Amino acid sequence: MIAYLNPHHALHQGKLEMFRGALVPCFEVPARVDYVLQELQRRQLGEIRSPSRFDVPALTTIHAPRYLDFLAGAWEEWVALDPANAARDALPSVWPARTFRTDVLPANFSARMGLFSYDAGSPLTAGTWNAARVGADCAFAAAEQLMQGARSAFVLSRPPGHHAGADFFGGYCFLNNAALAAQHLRDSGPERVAILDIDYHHGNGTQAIFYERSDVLFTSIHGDPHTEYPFFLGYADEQGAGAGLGFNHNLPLPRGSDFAAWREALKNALQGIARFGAQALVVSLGLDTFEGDPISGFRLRSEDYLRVGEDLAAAGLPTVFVFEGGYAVAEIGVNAVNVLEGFEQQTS
Ligand code: SP5
Ligand code: ZN
Repeated sequence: MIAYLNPHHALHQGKLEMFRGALVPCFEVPARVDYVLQELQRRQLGEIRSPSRFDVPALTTIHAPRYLDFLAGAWEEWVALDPANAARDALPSVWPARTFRTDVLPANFSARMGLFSYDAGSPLTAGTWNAARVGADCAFAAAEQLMQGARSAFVLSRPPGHHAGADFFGGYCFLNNAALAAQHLRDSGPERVAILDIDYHHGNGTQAIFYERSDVLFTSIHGDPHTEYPFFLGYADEQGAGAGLGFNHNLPLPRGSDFAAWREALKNALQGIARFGAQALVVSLGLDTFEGDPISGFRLRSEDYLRVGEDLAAAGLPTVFVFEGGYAVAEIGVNAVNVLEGFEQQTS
């Protein structure tokens, strides 16, 4: 399996995130990708490539131009406010809740930070835009790889993507790599693409992007949002709207769920994907379902990820894997590559 590694991922390096009234060190760190890369190389799973630059329509189909413009210039604006800002990351602290206007673009930078985000846990740093934009290239390259007949490809990039919506960042995510891969597939080949999100956290951004579409099925297995981030989306009764009604499938599980319960949900998810008649699959591959994850609550073990890969391969679809969350940094390489190896062994 070819892996598209984002050579600039470490340009995005948040220092602190807001948690319970304090700024705490970021969980989403560059070492996460380094461990996965090391394990890929150790097990010789396949070629590791850098993506070329893609200027494809999918970027502005998925993300609002005014949001992309904001992200591209945000760091310069932040430093222009005060040169001392160069030493600290930008975090939002004011948001338009219900009854506020979101059609007006305020001149004030802090106001636009809030307009284009939904939490205070996702620092925007000097290299965020470059890292995220090259991450999008990795997603496009992986999609192209499938179009050229590959059975699978892996997007090894950070920051992650599945919490990012058409015009907002949050949950450590800025550009929605899984959505970009799915859209680029749609633009060049398969008429029906499924996204399966197996990160611990509901992929609210991806769901929202495709909620009214019937050509991209979104299915997610995640911690019950009654108690788990992102709280305000991811419930089982969200089934899509308009033309998209019936094309959104949420499978929330209680915090503390083990692999047996999780695998049942996976079976259910894959049955839905088969019924949909998907011609390609994009997997939002979060590894924060691991028992040792510091911010999550499922109990998957390292060996379980081999089974996950096998189950995914049994769906028989060309598959793009997109790296998302997972914060047990020392174990994340083994866990991620177990999924990919399980997939390849089942396939071959
Ligand atoms: C991509 C992804 O997995 N994003 C997850 C974003 C979660 N943000 C909220 C983090 C809450 C941190 N809780 C710390 C608990 C420490 N005991
Ligand atoms: Zn997550």
